[in-house]
Amino acid sequence: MMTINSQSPINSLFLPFLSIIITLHQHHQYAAVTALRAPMMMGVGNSFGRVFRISTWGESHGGGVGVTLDGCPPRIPITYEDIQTDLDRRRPGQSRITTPRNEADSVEILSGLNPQNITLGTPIAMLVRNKDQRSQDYLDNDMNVAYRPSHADATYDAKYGVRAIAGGGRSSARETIGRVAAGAIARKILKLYNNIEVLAYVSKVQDIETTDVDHDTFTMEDVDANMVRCPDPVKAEEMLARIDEIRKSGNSIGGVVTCVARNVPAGLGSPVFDKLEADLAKACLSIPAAKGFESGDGFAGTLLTGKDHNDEFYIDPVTGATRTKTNRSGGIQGGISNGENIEIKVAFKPTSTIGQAQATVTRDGKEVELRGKGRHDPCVLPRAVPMVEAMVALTLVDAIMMQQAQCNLFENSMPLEQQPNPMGSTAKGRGEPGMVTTDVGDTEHLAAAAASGPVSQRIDEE
Ligand SMILES: *[C@@H]1O[C@H](CO)[C@@H](O)[C@H](O)[C@H]1NC(C)=O
Ligand SMILES: CC(=O)N[C@H]1CO[C@H](CO)[C@@H](O)[C@@H]1O
Repeated sequence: MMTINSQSPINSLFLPFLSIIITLHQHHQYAAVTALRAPMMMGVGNSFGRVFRISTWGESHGGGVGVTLDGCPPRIPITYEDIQTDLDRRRPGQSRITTPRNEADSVEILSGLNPQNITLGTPIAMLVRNKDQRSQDYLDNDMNVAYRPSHADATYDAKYGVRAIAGGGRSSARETIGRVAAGAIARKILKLYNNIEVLAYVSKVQDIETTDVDHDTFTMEDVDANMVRCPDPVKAEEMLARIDEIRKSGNSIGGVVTCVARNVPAGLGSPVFDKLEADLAKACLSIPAAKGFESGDGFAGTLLTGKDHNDEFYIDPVTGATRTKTNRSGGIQGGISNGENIEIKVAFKPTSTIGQAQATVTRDGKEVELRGKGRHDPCVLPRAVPMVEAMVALTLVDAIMMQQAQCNLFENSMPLEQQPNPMGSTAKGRGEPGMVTTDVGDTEHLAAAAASGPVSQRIDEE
């Protein structure tokens, strides 16, 4: 029996990257790979993306937090402001309804740019140092031993047997600084690539909901016009009043962030396990306090019939491209983008940390009462907006790069008339207006189409 383990000189060389145990057993030779850690993985669960890949690091009350972004395309101009703008929208202490921890969250870009601030195609490391940390808030009371209810304290302990007590360590929203910094670079790439815009807003706080936002036209300025980040000013006032009320009572509430991505080309996302909406769901559910995800009509769509839910196709009379009249699919069909607005929703639970006494237990198994004394958000929604945008932007850049890698390696050399008519809001198609939408009012075409009757096609599905 031969074992190569962490004691062997060979493995001590490769330990951070690779650990394999090879066993020769009863004349049969087999290799048991007990742990295989590829060099590009910084740690289990801390990396996201395939080609455009981020790894975040840092604890809430440690030296700082940050990100390493690998796979960024070269020759992209990046300014400090590109990144700082998004970090400022995420940072604590920005208004009375966010946690009062006062952090400037000023980013330092350590690598990956040349002196002209152009990306080199090499890893981009970004760091934000922690400044206003008050670990004493944790050490002066029972928090260092009692588990905060519904927080990550108990489960981190169950998993690792040790945890960073102050501030929740990596379960803190502070971890999202790294994603938001990398997301700002993704946002820039999307803009340059196809003028793609990723915009999110608070659509619901508890039961107060807006349905009045035009997804084709609202801007980031509309969203940031109030501290709730709801572009419907009337509902924003109601939401603000509710959050204030809850804050004063030392409690917390949750809600929903809606995110729209415009000008996304058709064809992104890979069947079957890497459907675009599956990737977006994973991206968004990885945000702290996220508990639900909807794509397009989501759960509400279950109340409709197929006839009412289907998005009928038509030919855009201006561009000739294949479009959909409605967008209940949320821009994704068969797990692949169809060129319409991508529309998703993310549900956030009420912040776990509250200023009221609740029953819990200590690490060594005693029942106690705990009242949270650290600084925290009464409602995470306003600060979740840039986090959702970052995760959606990261997912889209990765999907675009995957699409380039697999499908655009060779140009489609088929004659144009044998290629499918291009799809989407930014595509230039070859199609001619057929059964034209009512807003165009093309009665001649409509009459001609009606006279010819529906096309019958045989269908035989499993
Ligand atoms: C590059 O960015 C740094 C940091 O923001 C800035 O100080 C410097 O002036 C920039 N360089 C150029 C050439 O724009
Ligand atoms: C019903 C709905 O949300 N429709 C939207 C679908 O997306 C297109 C553009 O992609 C919008 O124009 C519609 O408003």
